[in-house]
Amino acid sequence: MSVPVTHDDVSVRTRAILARLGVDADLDVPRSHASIVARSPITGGNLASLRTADASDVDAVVADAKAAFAEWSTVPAPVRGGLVRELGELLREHKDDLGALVSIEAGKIVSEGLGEVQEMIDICDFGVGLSRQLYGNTIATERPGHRMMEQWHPLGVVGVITAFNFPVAVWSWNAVLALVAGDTVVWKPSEKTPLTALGVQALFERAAARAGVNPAVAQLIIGDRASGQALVDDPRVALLSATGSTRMGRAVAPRVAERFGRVLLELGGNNAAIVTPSADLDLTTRGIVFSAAGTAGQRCTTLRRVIAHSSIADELVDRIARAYDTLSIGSPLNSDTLVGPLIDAPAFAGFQKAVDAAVADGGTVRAGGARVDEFGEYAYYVQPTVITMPAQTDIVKHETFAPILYVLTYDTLDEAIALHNDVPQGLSSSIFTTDLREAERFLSVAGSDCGIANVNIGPSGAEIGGAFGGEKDTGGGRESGSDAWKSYMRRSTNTVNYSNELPLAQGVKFT
Ligand code: UN1
Repeated sequence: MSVPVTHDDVSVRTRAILARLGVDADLDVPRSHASIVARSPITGGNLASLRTADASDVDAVVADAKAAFAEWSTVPAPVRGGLVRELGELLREHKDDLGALVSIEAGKIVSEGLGEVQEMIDICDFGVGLSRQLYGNTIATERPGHRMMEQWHPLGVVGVITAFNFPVAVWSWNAVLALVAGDTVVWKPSEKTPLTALGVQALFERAAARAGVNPAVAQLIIGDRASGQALVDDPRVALLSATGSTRMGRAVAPRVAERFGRVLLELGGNNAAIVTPSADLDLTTRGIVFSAAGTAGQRCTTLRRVIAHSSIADELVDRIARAYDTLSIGSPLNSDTLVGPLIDAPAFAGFQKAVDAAVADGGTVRAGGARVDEFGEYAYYVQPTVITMPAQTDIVKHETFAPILYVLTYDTLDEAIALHNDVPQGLSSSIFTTDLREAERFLSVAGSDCGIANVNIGPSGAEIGGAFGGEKDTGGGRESGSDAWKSYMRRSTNTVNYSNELPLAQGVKFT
């Protein structure tokens, strides 16, 4: 166990970081229904009290973003890339501070806080290159003397709603692509992580000043549910990109669809690893432990289910349980900690409920299962938990945002793939095998039904270069790399007649 840190230490450090990042918001507004209280899950103590945006604030911010779009959308894309380059430079300079703030507010261990900022830097680099590669196709036409092509134009205002668990990187995947695409951005972060959002916004505004760009191209709303709702319903918001629970996505999607807006949804996951008899169990155990216990089980890509061949399941569970015994649980600010706290009391209640439900369903707790309570009444640290299950019951099909790993067994690969896909979510997945046929089968159409499918690595920790997102209840959106930028632009198909004739398509005659 690592040494607990005091709330005063955390508080003083937070204020110093915010000052260095250039945050000038009032951090001590009087506490009332109109304030959002920032807290640290490390101790459960409060860090700041911030003014909550009201409906007229949201209206004004969206109006500014819409007005800024008129100019920003006409700036050449490679010049837009210059803004993203400045942002990337500032993130490099302030990586340690922003990473520490992520640790303080989201509870991530030091290297994961830094890793999240690294994702931001990486997507900035990607965005700079992308700003010269917003390619459209030239298409063969059926008419002589004609040329057909497509262009990608900026879309408009992009609303970005983010979750507590990736409080800074998810904004950057969206904002960087949107800005390069010529869109403007309005960000509504989780109420649980307002300070990291203020830190990012302060750096963004500095980047805009350095690049000589109107800072209204990317704005922030510190608000509650009502602010998110206002973005969802605002017809000026052309694309609403929302990361969070499936429940949230189910509420958001029809409302945006009703006004013919676009959505990009990145919702829950229930990610599994199939472990076959040929798997390298050393590597597999390491892959499983990072994916399942890392970030205290609070990634949407966290490994939640292992589907192990019955011939190796016992040995695998023993290895995982032994590895779990060695994981140091404690303050994420201590560099030797591997497992930090859950975000808050409801997250802990969810953990307890899931462990109880799994046991009631016939599960056996093979590691963990309990709270670690020496960090104070309001800090919710739990032991990473492994539960062997007799079947894939309802609780296993449900995403509980906590470090609980359910283990199921199988005898044939068909059975394993059927179990794998028999959950509502479809984000990330993996197979551990050294058998080429099994690996390829898992990656094929007859294998994993997820947006991400990996071989011999766990489901979490995706790089920014690939498209990120998943199917079914995960919402279908793709963010970050590959051609995810297309979601942030509108396609215009253009046909040009450079002849003196007017031949009609499909051979139609009209004379
Ligand atoms: C999330 O948990 O919302 O693949 C995003 C990963 C990270 C992103 C997770 N790059 O685990």
